[in-house]
Amino acid sequence: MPQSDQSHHQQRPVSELPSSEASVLARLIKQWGNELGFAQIGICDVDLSAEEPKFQAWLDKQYHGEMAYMESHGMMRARPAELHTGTTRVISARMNYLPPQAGFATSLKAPSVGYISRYAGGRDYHKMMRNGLKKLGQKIQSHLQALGYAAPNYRPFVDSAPALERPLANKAGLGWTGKHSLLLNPNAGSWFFLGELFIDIALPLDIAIEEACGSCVACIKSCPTDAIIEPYIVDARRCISYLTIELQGAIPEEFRPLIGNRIYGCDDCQLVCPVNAKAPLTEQTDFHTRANLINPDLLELFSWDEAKFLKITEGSPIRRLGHHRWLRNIAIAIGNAPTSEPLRQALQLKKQCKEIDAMVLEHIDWALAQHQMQLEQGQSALTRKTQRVIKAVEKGLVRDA
Ligand code: B12
Ligand code: SF4
Ligand code: SF4
Repeated sequence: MPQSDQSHHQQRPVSELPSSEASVLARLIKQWGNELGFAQIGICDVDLSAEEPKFQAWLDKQYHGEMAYMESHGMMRARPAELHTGTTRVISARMNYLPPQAGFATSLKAPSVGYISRYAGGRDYHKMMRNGLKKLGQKIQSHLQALGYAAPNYRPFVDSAPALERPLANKAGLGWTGKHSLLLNPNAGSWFFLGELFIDIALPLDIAIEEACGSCVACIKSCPTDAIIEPYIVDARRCISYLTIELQGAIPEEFRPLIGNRIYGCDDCQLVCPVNAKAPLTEQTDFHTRANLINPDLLELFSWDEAKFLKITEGSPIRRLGHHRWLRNIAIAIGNAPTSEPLRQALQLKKQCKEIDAMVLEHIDWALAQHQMQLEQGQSALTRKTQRVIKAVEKGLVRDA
């Protein structure tokens, strides 16, 4: 028998790990997680059967819109062991992303500026978090092998995998589901990403945190497009995040005036949430907003050709949008800005540009029509809801870092 096979033979399967060793390992996993930059790690089992009917109801109502990937894997999303065979535990991790000087109110207030969701101003989180989770898996493996156990079967996932990440994180004790449907941590608010390591070791389970929104309904009342149609349920088709990031084609006209200057995602439901008053800033400099995306001037952004767009957004989640949809979103924001000669000229000029397609052209025409209407009926102003969100931020309800 070759040497390697022989040594393999001597290793015990991880299923034989005694619970005392599993408890020690769980503590170490949390410590390693923190060392790798995660704000918190929790552990849950793979039973999401209670979520299945709620998830199915959401799909049945077509709330996922064009996001075909939400239904293409069926109930696998609620069954981690089907996604990665052998999984018995999910190690759920969260990583804070709130950048310093987020300046929410400043950019929402300035209609000539494009508002970019604060999760997206820095480096794309997917790869970064997946690498961190992979390293966590390797540490677990080394630890177990040093104790004479075989390698565990593990796999990291972040966001794009067909898994219900929030219910998992909830079970793992990382937070409760807020009425905006995001995960909220009592000490850290909601400005964090989620990721998981699926694994086959019987680690001790953490305890879920009880829902604590109480009678608050601030997020529901402040959503610019009424996308939170009832507590805990978001109709993605109405959500600005979906409209500006996920939707491929034209943005339905009814939503365009409500989008304001939000050109990539939306943070409003988190901006009015009182739990975010305690939210810490990210420790990851990679998530800091890039200089050219801090209060970016709409005209400047609109002037980028495709090459410039691709260059500037390299390594950023914004790149996935593509140049056409970038222009589509900016055209809407320009259409919502108080009319001015430079804005009207920029729109006219872009119409002549070879790079634009029929979809973008239609949005530019819409923006021009908005400006024409303003010339006839008076200048546009921020919607009442946006004014309220700005006031809430300025009052210090959330940390306007
Ligand atoms: C699809 C998706 C979207 C869609 C749909 C959003 C949605 N609410 O489903 C769109 C494009 C709109 C979106 C927007 C955003 N997203 Co998103 N999105 C996802 C994704 C890929 C899947 C979410 C999902 O499974 N939705 C399906 C529905 C059915 O799930 P659900 O909302 O959790 O539904 C549960 C509740 O409705 C619950 N429920 C039903 N009835 C009741 C009743 C009670 C009492 C309770 C407690 C619960 C409950 O049961 C359902 C099933 O479990 C996840 C990543 C992932 N793989 O999980 C990221 C994710 C949820 N998104 C994230 C983020 C950051 C955002 C944005 C903030 C981005 C932005 N700034 O623009 C916005 C926020 C909008 C919002 N309020 O939700 C983060 C959230 C982190 C956190 N702290 O929770 C995630 C986890 C990505 C990540 N890896 O970090 N997103
Ligand atoms: S992200 Fe914006 S549009 Fe979407 S639910 Fe929250 S407030 Fe509404
Ligand atoms: S704004 Fe209020 S209701 Fe909405 S998630 Fe925060 S605490 Fe819950």
